Parts: sequence; C-alpha cells; structure tokens
Amino acid sequence: MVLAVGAMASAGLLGAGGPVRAVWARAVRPRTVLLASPRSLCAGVERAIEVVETLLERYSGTDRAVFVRKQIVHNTHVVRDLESRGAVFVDELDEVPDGAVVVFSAHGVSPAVREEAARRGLEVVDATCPLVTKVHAEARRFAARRDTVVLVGHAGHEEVEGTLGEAPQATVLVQSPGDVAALRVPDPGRVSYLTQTTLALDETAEVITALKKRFPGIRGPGSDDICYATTNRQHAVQAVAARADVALVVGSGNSSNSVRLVELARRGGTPAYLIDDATGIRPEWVRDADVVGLSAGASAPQALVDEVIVALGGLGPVTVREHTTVTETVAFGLPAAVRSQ
Ligand code: 10D
Ligand code: SF4
Repeated sequence: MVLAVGAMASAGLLGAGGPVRAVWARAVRPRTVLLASPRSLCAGVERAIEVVETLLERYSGTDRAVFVRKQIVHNTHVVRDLESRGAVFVDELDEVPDGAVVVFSAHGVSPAVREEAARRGLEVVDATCPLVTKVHAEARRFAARRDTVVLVGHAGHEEVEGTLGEAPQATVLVQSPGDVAALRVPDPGRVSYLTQTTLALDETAEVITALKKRFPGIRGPGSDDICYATTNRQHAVQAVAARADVALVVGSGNSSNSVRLVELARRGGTPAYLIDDATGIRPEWVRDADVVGLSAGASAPQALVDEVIVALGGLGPVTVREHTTVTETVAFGLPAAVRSQ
C-alpha cells in the first residue's frame, strides 16, 4: 500500500509555543512511514472488546452495570473508550456487587478467581483469549502427570498470575537462563515447560535452550505457547525496523507484547519508542529520520496508528508504505454467554 499524506498544519504539534515550535520546525522534511503488517488488534483482543460492547448494548437502559475485572486488554484508549460507554473496571471481585455481571479480561484468571465469582453468585462472562486458555489447560495436564511445571514469563503479569494459579504447588516461574540455572526441582526427570503468550521469541528460545540443557527429558507444549499474533508482529516489526531510521510502536506501557516489539527493534540496532498515541511522539526522535518504521501492539487500535501518520504529516509530506510479512486470517467466535439471546 502506498499512500501520500500531505504536510498538515497539525495544531497539536506545530502550534506549540517558542522553543518547542523551533524544534518541530527543524524536523520538517519529507518522510516515508514504513507500516509493519501485521500490527494492531489480534483476534483475542477483538473478541474481548466485542464481549464488553455486546454486554453494554444488552444492558443499556436497564439498571444492570457491566463490570470488568482488570483492564479488558492492556490499552489505555480501549479501556477509556469502554468506560465512557458505561463499563465499570475494577481491580478485584470484592468491588463487584453480589449477583452482578462481570467480565474476565483477555489475559485470563486463576481458578481461585473463578471460585470466588461462583461463591458470590456473579454472572461471569469470560473474555479470556482461547490461546491463553490453551496454556491453562496445558498447565493442568502437565501438573496432573506430576511434573514440575516451569512457566517462562514475567512476574506479576496478569496472564502469568492466572496460569500460575492452575497448579500453584507444582509450578515455578522463570524469566531468564539465569533463573533456569538456579532452579531446584524434586525430580529432574519429571519437568515440563510452558510460556506466557506474549514473550519475545528470541529471548524465550534462549530460556528454553537452557531448560533443555538442564533437563534433557523436559517436555513442552504440543504447539508454541507464544501465540500467532505475537509471533507475526515481532517478525513484521523486525522487518520494518531494519529498513527504518527510527521505529515507533503504538501501545500502552503495561502491554507486554507492545513492549517486546520496541525491545526487539532496539536489539536490531534501530532506536525505537513506545507511544500510547500521537501525542507521545517527541520531535527529536523523528527529526532526522527519512524512514519511520511504525507498528502497534495487539491491544492498540488501528485508529491510533492513523493518528500517528497524520501527526507525522504535520512535519512534512509523508509517503506511507506497508510492509507485509504475513497475512492473518485468525478469528475467534464469541463466548456462548454473549452469542445467545
Ligand atoms: O500485556 P499483554 O501483551 O499480555 O496484553 P495486551 O492486552 O496488551 O495484548 C493482548 C494480549 C493478551 C490478552 C495476552 F494474551
Ligand atoms: Fe490471544 Fe495472542 Fe492476542 Fe494474547 S496476543 S489475546 S494470546 S491472540
């Protein structure tokens, strides 16, 4: 795709006063924006957003609120938009009144959270991505055969908390080859591994290599836990970053997959920055760039990417080229609780 965007007097960017205006003025030049494809929403995020939207519609005009436990996906714009349409985001279930409707976020929950919801009589609609659910099922299966389950992932991340909760006594979390070296397990002949779905492919391969060296009989999942969307966005950002002077990734700071895209571009030698939206662009990042690589994490809507292109158009004529590494066709059906009625 090639699309010419003319220079635009973007009030937000060029209208600032004094020194700021001088910096932006020096940045005016023609540019190519190399758009990574695939980028932006994955099938799991689209499904999770649609779950909340459908429920908001279903209960609009009634006295039933739609509660969502945690951010439905890790994007401030998505959350703010749903909030403005009536969704009530809470951190924990004790903030949800008995019997109310509550959505579990795309990152999944531990069995303990499900049990609490059942005890409280909450009407649960589960927006967990099916590919996260697959990892949970593996955790249960591996623990049931009495293996120590080594989960590769980031401590404190909601997806990791949920997966750890499937078999807390049997599961250990590792984040690096160093953690693997320090592992102590009851029986080195009975070990399995799983991973978070949004990890960097290259870093995870190193951890898995270390695990296989340490536990030669270790068994892993039947198919990769790092999901198709994470994989495809990483390959695409690598391709555009290699051809760009700077790379911008649209996504929020707590979005694991978005942060991984920035790190990956940087590891390839291209300066790269994470921005929540166009207002996050700093002129000095793009001032000397002829080619700006642009991508977005799996939770960042395309509209935010469009706004970045418009903002860059405020700094001189922009030619947009899309660089496609693979075409995605994955789509997930809605949960039964949302499909029916
Ligand atoms: O932080 P993250 O990359 O896991 O989540 P985000 O909401 O940004 O993107 C969607 C990924 C999910 C729900 C994990 F599978
Ligand atoms: Fe599902 Fe992958 Fe999207 Fe996460 S990033 S919601 S696992 S498709």
